[in-house]
Amino acid sequence: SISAEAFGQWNKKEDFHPRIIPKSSEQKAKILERLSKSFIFASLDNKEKDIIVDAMEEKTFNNGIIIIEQGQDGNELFVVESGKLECTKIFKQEEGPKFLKFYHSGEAFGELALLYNSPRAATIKAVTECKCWCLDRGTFNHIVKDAAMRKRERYEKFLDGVEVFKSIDVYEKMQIADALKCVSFINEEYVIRQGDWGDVFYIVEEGTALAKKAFFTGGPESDVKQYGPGDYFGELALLKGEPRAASIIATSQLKCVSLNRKAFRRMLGPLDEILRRNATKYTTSPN
Ligand code: 1OR
Repeated sequence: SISAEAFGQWNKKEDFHPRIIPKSSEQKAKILERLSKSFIFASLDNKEKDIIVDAMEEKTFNNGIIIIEQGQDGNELFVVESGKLECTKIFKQEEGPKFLKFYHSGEAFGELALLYNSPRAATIKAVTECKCWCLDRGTFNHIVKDAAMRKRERYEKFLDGVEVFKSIDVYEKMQIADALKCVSFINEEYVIRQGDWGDVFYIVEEGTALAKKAFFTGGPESDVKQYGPGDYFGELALLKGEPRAASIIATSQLKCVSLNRKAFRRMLGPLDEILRRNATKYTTSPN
């Protein structure tokens, strides 16, 4: 029931004694900046971010130190302040570790063990001297975990059905889920205006929309494309750094998820080629 749930929430908050590690205001500002780049913290409000900042502990690792070892238990999440780290994973014992990716400043790792109470899924090693901010499981559970899990569960199925994300692995899809924001429009509302500078990419979750384009300034607008659930738009301005090439207008109540330029850029690695290939279709078939 609602009251039991409310009591549960209240009870949880009562039990929680946030870890506070004293820091200079300079250090706090630095951590806040790092948090703003990391998707898993994206939907936190300022008060929640301050709690995270207080709980963070600075640790330095020498080149060659293994910070996380695949298969071990883990109780911390790390945000890179400086240096470079290497992530590897053993898929088959007989094949040895495979390189997955490097981590640089502003990126977070070690979230999976905390989100899913699972052993470490990969190994992370410092390949230069590194400074990291470490967040304890208790603070993570109380401030980040519930919201992040809800978001991941909510968008997992939806993202699976989005054609453009087909070739992206689950791990990256879940990071996209962390970064998504929900936006709604009423029928006939403009989502995008041709000629504006925009920095948001949209995927339709529910409803329909229409792209209209004027082929010369002040000229008449023609309908050029229709959108339904799973379709995306707004990527061209982000790929090309140009003004919006068409207007997008809701043709029903419209619900979209959006990624801002920063998140889009970070995701561009895996998506870039697909989006660019698809973008050539606009010029080869202008309806
Ligand atoms: P963790 O707590 O399991 C190891 O500790 C960390 O490596 C993990 O959290 C992630 O932060 C990070 N699969 C699993 N873990 C990964 C991956 C990954 N990449 C980074 N980590 N994949 C790589 C996708 C580019 C999927 C491989 C199939």
